[in-house]
Amino acid sequence: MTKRRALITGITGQDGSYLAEFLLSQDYEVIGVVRRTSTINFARIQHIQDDITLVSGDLLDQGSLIAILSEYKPQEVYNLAAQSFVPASWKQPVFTGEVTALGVTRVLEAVRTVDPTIRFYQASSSEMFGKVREVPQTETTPFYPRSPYGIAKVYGHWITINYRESYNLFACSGILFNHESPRRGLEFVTRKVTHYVAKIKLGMETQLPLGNLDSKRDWGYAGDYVRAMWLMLQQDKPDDYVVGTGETHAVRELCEVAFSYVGLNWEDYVTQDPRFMRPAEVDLLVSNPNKARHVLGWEPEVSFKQLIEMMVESDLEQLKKEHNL
Ligand code: NAP
Ligand code: F7E
Repeated sequence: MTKRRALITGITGQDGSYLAEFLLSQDYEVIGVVRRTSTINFARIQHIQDDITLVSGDLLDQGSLIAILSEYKPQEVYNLAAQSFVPASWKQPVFTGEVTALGVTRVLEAVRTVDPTIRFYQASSSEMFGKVREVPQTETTPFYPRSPYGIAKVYGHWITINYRESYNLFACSGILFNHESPRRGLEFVTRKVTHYVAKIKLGMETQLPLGNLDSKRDWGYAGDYVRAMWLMLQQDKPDDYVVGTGETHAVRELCEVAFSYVGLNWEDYVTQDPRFMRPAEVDLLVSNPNKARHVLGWEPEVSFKQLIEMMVESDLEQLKKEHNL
């Protein structure tokens, strides 16, 4: 039997690397779209590079997307590519809109023109709920985004639904709450904290400067969340799903768990630095993942504490290796 073929945009990112691993374990042929960079940034996919096919393309370049779909003919497309860092979206709002919003239309247009039977997944975000209208947030909670990133994601979400309704595409949108891992970028708060904790423990840093300690997030493990993406595309009907743990924790709790894992008191090291405050904050996010649980049979397997401890452990190991400790 011929293998199923899936294409991932954003394969070099956190989620792309876990999704590629997961699809390989399901016996898929995996094609990854990578944009041209002057320095190779394949660190997250190095270990599976021989098992996947990497092709050159960009969400800013419509022609490249059409050419890739025409040549590789995937049955499933996972659109994970985005400018995904919220603070950067205030510095580069137009660029963020081009990639994170219009980029979705470019991929959908390529699907529609090359092969409308392709099943499409869009990486939507809990940032769309922003100044939340309801607690917890479900698939029907109204959106109130608070950043150019959140606004771009609202566009991506609705264009996905519109292509489903206009052209009968099998297009799904996963509204994923924050998910983290040892492969998370160093600029996001969980990884920033676990990386600094490891450095402080090893005597390489003395302080951790942070922004808002009061904001609350529904943090889960990225490895669990990529399963939900795949499950959405295996259903009889395309639909949208909220994916999260249903629990919420403040940034200060994250600090408490991470520092206490290495026997330190977070209050001795964390400082508040206005440079990391945002022009408009999302104060509280917490999911109601009942639909994903009942329809997809999806459950998260890693708890908040396990996640943070796994990340501290991984940062300690990595730093020891790098510094021959
Ligand atoms: P990430 O680590 O920042 O990865 C983003 C990926 O997009 C990278 O592979 C990046 O490539 C690629 N990319 C950026 N601009 C591109 C362009 N113009 N053309 C082609 N590729 C481009 O993000 P992530 O955490 O894995 O998240 C995956 C997706 O889920 C994103 O859409 C994000 O917005 C969304 N999301 C994430 C979370 C979360 O908590 N992680 C929650 C909800 C939604 P380079 O390596 O070349 O930069
Ligand atoms: O911030 C606060 C910050 O940057 C979380 C992206 O994957 O998830 C992510 O967006 C919270 C915010 O993630 C620092 O103000 C305090 O309240 O880790 P973050 P995010 O903005 O929630 C959503 C679902 C996505 O879709 C996005 O792509 O932590 N915070 N001090 C800080 N945040 C950072 N980055 N750095 C600090 O020093």
